[in-house]
Amino acid sequence: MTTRRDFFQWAGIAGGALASTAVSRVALAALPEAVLQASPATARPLTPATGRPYAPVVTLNGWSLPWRMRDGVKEFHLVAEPVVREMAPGFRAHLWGYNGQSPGPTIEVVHGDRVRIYVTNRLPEHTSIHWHGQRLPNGMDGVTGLTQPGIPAGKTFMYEFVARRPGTFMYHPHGDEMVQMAMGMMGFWVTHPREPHPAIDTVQRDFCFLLNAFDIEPGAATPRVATMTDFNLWGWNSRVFPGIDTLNVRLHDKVRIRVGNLTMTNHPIHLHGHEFTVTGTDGGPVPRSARWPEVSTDIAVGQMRQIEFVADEEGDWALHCHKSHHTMNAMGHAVPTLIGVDHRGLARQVHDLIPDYMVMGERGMADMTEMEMPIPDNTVPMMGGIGPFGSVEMGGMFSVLKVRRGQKPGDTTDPGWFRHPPGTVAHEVPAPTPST
Ligand SMILES: [Cu+2]
Repeated sequence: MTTRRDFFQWAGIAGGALASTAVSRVALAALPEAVLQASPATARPLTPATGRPYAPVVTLNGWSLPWRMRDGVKEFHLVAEPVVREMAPGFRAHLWGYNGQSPGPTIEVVHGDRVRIYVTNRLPEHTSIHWHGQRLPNGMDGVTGLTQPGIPAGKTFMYEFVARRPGTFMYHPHGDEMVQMAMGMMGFWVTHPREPHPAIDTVQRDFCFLLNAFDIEPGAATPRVATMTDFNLWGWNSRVFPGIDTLNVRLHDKVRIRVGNLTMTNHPIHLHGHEFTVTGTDGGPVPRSARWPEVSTDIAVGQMRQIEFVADEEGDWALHCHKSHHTMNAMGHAVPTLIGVDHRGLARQVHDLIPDYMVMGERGMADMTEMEMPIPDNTVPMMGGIGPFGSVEMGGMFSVLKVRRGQKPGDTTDPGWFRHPPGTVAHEVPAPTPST
């Protein structure tokens, strides 16, 4: 817990980075309350009670950080700290994050807002926060050693800048980055337009999430932090399917989905049933003349993409990373290909030695979804998630866009599975088995 005394101490030591009048004025005020979140559920959008009005975003399995207005400045308080994150029902990971969760809360401001962010460090080592994509004074850029000293354990630093352009941004540490991002430290930032903007449409639904990856051994709870390529949990906002909430919209809603990538590889995000355009990046709104229709968009490491479409097809539409290994959970990559191998004789022999031995994979790997395989405690199934027609055979970076005629405006709750009109579901037809 950072005390008022600690804060004064810091202000005295590092005050040179800021105008001294600003420091003394701020130091006299108590820090804004550090709001914590215990639940991994998707919070209701945070409608602004103070400051300029805006249409809030929905952070998938996350929340937006409340602020206080002080002398016209929007003040937030982030706390970097170890957290326990439920990544899927039955699976809790020991991560690092902000204000009780990984990722940290979404920060929502309005173009032109002066923003002051207090960052208290409750980690066992120093940290800093880089405000990815922002135009700001160099000394507020958050790069440890380059633009500021690291925030020591137990100390609070203050960042202050004006949100100079509207768009989709993120924040993450820029100190011991490899470890701190592998442990889950990251958060979303949205700067809403102050007035109608020629390249920013009004939307009825606005979702956001960060792509992230962890290497957590089945049965363990803490990520291995030195992993570079062999991750086994591919997540959205530190959740893996079936732990990722669905995106619930009303038929004919204009929908925006904002995605940022803080993993070590690219992710082609694919939407079923609709075409979208990329309307913005962390570089800002994309001019209308530069947009084209897509159904997948590749999001490279360190990039953000904001896509938009009209949800004009009712149903349950898959939204997922198109790299098939990223829609699996907790899988080692040393799995031999056994398709077409008849190893029943071998299995019998092994079974004599190891009674629990199971043969897997000779007909593909779909069996593994439903098999009653013994898995260690605190492990998410390899391919989890049951849909209305059985196993969805996906995990990791997968969710569902639910488009419903009956969804109320603004209602973000899950309407349940789609009821398909009679005769509109693929089905078996009587046909002779073709001879080979
Ligand atoms: Cu991917």
